Amino acid sequence: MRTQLYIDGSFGPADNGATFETIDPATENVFSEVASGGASDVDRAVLAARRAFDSGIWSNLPALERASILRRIAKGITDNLELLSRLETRDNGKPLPEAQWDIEDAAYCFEFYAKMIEGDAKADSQAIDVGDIRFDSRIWQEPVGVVAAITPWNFPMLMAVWKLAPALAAGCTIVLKPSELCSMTCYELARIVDTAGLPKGVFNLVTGLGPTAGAALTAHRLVDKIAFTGSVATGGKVMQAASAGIRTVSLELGGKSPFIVFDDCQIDKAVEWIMFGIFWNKGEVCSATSRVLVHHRIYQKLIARLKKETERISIGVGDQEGVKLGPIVAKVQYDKIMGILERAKNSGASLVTGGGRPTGFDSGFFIAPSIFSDVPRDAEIWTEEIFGPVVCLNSFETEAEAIEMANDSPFGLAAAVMSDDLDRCDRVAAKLRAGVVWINCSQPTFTQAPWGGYKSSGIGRELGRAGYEAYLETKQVTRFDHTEDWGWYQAPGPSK
Ligand code: TXE
Repeated sequence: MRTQLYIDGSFGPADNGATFETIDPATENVFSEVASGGASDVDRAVLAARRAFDSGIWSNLPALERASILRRIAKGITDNLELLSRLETRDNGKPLPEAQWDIEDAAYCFEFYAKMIEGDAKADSQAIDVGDIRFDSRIWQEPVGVVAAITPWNFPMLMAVWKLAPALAAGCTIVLKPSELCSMTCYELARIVDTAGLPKGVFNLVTGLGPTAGAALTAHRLVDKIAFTGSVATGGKVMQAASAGIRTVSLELGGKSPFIVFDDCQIDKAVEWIMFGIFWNKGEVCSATSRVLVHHRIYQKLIARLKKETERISIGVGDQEGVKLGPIVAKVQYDKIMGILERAKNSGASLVTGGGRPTGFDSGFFIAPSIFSDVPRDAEIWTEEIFGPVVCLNSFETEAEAIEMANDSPFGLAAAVMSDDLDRCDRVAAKLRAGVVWINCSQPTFTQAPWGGYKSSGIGRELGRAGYEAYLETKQVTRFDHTEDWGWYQAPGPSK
């Protein structure tokens, strides 16, 4: 398959004709040839987005009309569910049912924000009491402008849509740069958007490499806001680029999410949520349940149960029936995880199961689901995001100790607590420094609910109303009743 850029309502190659190949992670064969946008393509795309925004062709469209186009995009996604899911599985390696969830969620996300602006269309601007009746002061909310969206490879289409749907709903125009590892579904999304009636220039796609296309996009002075999901290291660069010109950023970065298991919970349920939390999407999840803290009374029992169930996980090519764990997205990520696993074996931690390639797989970037217990708290596997199917366990004795261990991380995206004592769950949830806390579950994510992290896990929130407001500027408009006197000019001054 070959892809093109989508700029100002037209598909075409990169200015210099450059392309790069992507690899099917299950077979290691070349899967697609992707247009590799450079600085001049980014410039064309940003200028198109700028023109479209400044013309008001999209932002001034009545909200109900914007909503109907968003709904058409949602329908286009749903109509192509099978194609998009299979592409996502092929590109990223994830099991097909998980790809289907992503694509369904993406369609729903457009529906959700369409509904939000249909509701808001009836709302007037908001009046504020400024304590002086001569003034009529109001808040108007306006789209932030041209948005640069830079997205990762773990949920290639969904992470793009988490930005596009609310930004379009708000009236912004966009340049999207998906991850070079998985660009295919974003390309298909451009084809869907192209037929949905969005005015040209409102949505632009520049596929390309991070250090070239991504860096050119974040450096472009006509971009008003950068919405980024990816690594902490690149997030820092994005923030630095945005500081020139003082532009707004929202960052959704990594995590090392703790899962606290108290001894009054049902172990089987805890095991199921831990497994889902770390092996779903191959552990390539920013909120993955990667650090499990277990009360010492049930620690050994839980490890034994977790080992048994983990060894039953069906590993394979994502579109094979019943597969629960596909290959790692790409060689670069596979090599990173294999390096971490090798160092982990000498870190003092105990390897419970996995720890390398699963037997029977000669090709493809497959890694066995892996468990380490008694992990030293300064070990790389305990402190660093792995972004793979690797879970670390430790035990604790008291609630206070569990909370201290959970919060002892530079990250703060998500956390989970399991206990049949709901008062305890709430007490612990209140003390966890994380943007999302799950009680008696792990990972369920709702379009309606805000998503984002504390500490190094990011800035701002996606999804829910917060995810929409992230694409709005707040303007104060204050009108003076000019039949009244202000009195400053006429005020009697000191006599000469
Ligand atoms: O991320 P990058 P990578 C974490 C995860 C993973 C690690 C590395 O731990 O192992 O990051 O993954 C674009 N200017 N997460 O290298 O580099 C890049 O092209 C502007 C967590 O893939 O952050 C891609 O589109 N953009 C995460 C996007 O940034 C640049 C999801 C993300 O890539 C750029 C992914 C630059 N200089 C990885 N350099 C999560 N929070 O879910 C790269 N990019």
